Amino acid sequence: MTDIDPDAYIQGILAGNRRMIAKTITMIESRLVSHQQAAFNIVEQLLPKTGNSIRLGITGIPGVGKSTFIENIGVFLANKGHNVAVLAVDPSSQRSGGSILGDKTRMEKLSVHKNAFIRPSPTGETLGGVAAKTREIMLVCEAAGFDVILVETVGVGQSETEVASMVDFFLVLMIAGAGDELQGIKKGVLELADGIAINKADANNVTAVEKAKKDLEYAMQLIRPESPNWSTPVMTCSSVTKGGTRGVWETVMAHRETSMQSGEFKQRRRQQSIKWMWALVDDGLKKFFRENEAIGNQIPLVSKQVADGKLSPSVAAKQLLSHL
Ligand SMILES: Nc1nc2c(ncn2[C@@H]2O[C@H](COP(=O)(O)OP(=O)(O)OP(=O)(O)O)[C@@H](O)[C@H]2O)c(=O)[nH]1
Ligand SMILES: [Mg+2]
Repeated sequence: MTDIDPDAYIQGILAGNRRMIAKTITMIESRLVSHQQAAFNIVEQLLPKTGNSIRLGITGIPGVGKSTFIENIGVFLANKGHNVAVLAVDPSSQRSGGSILGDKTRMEKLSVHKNAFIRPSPTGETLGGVAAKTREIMLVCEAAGFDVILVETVGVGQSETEVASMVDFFLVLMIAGAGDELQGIKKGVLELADGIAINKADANNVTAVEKAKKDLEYAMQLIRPESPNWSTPVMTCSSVTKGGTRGVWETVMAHRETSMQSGEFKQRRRQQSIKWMWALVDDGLKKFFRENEAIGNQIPLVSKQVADGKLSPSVAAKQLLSHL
């Protein structure tokens, strides 16, 4: 990939060529600066052809049924003629060997569907890095004609915030009786939700799900809605009976319609782009800072002085920053 002809990639991607899509994504994920730069160049030129998809983020604690849900809704949409790309943000995948989407058996039908494309989480040192790569991959998929992008993220840590800030609709999957704290009420995940679906509403679980739905509806009243035009609905669904999938999708479409009419759709995407730019600036600054030789030389000594209480953290920070 030393001699990369961007035009060949761009034409290939625009024509929906899977091999070109995959090769570009590999460059985005590469640690080689030359590959990353080539990929950025390609994505930059693809930009006018991006943005036309429905971006849906899905989160929930491990085992809630995210992958099975994505298989279910993905097949439903692909059968309707949508082109569906499934991406993931899983900062733990490097260590765990890839939990999210690693298990393709959960997406048995979707993974072989001609209208679907499934890509596991990129790896990276930081969550920010992983999320940034997923954003670029999303743009490539959009340019390639995928009109529905599903982004799965595991509901632990900060990855929900990252995914919420790259999608149009953020869906939180829950299960009945798992304990509210566990599922993120206290972590503020529900504040990010555009919709909540209580999953596994099947067999002898139905009564518990109905109770959980009532509890959650009550809890959601205490959270101030972000938009005056939308209050986060609590839905129920099951990947076993396949009940609720259509309802979830209709809710996503209703939200889209409402937010487009109010102008919030455009506004949200604009804010997301600005936020993304600043996240990249922050990352770049930190990298630049750490790689600066004069600063790097001082860090061990200054850190020791701070740890020993000989230098205050604020004076130390000022001292280090003065080298910029
Ligand atoms: N009864 C029932 N079981 C379900 C449903 N959806 C998923 N499951 C089961 O729940 C288990 C976990 O499902 P996954 O789809 O792997 O869950 P996940 O949220 O993707 O899990 P991680 O990727 O590990 O975070 C599997 O055994 C599924 O078969 C459902 O609607 N009803
Ligand atoms: Mg999964």
